[in-house]
Amino acid sequence: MELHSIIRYTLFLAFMSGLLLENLVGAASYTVGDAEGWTYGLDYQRWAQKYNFTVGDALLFSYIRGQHDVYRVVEDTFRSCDVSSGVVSSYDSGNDVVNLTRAAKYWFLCNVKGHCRGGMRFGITVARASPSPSGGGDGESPFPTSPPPPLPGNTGASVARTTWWLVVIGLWFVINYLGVD
Ligand SMILES: *[C@@H]1O[C@H](CO)[C@@H](O)[C@H](O)[C@H]1NC(C)=O
Ligand SMILES: *[C@@H]1O[C@H](CO)[C@@H](O)[C@H](O)[C@H]1NC(C)=O
Ligand SMILES: [Cu+2]
Repeated sequence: MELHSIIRYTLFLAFMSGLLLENLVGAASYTVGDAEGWTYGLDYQRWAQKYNFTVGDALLFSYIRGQHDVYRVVEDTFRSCDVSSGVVSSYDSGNDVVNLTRAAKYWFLCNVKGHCRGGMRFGITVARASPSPSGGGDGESPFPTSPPPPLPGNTGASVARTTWWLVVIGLWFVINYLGVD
């Protein structure tokens, strides 16, 4: 093999392993309701079923401040829509990020009158971020077998990944446009 092909081949491998890495450790951020955001009239349980959530992912609740709010609650409260008990946390900024930091079930609702019963509530199961999920069992245990890396690590991983891609893309340009023959 001449040098050119060897370098190209190496880059290809780097690219593919980058994709693999991305899939293994990539944390995603989901906008609840997608483009429509957090609003009255959507079926959020149905929205939630479109995705598989993993530890490290985040939910973004986007809405006009004052028109809705976000309560993270326990299951009973989710079912009753009565927030007089069972509230874990609540948000009302209109741009609320909820980090899914544990392998557990998360329940959310909007506490504006009528909205919870009107569909502004959903529950999700957040799975461990393990690269090799062992079978279909969902992580019911409140104690993840391996605690997820703390958030600062997340940021570090994201920076590392960005650098990785920049290097790969940069090399690709060098090979293709400056010609290494
Ligand atoms: C979620 O996970 C299930 C089971 O592993 C899989 O069949 C399904 O395609 C996944 N859905 C998405 C949107 O990734
Ligand atoms: C969620 O994570 C982001 C970074 O990943 C962080 O900036 C933010 O403060 C976290 N939010 C909460 C409520 O912990
Ligand atoms: Cu609402």
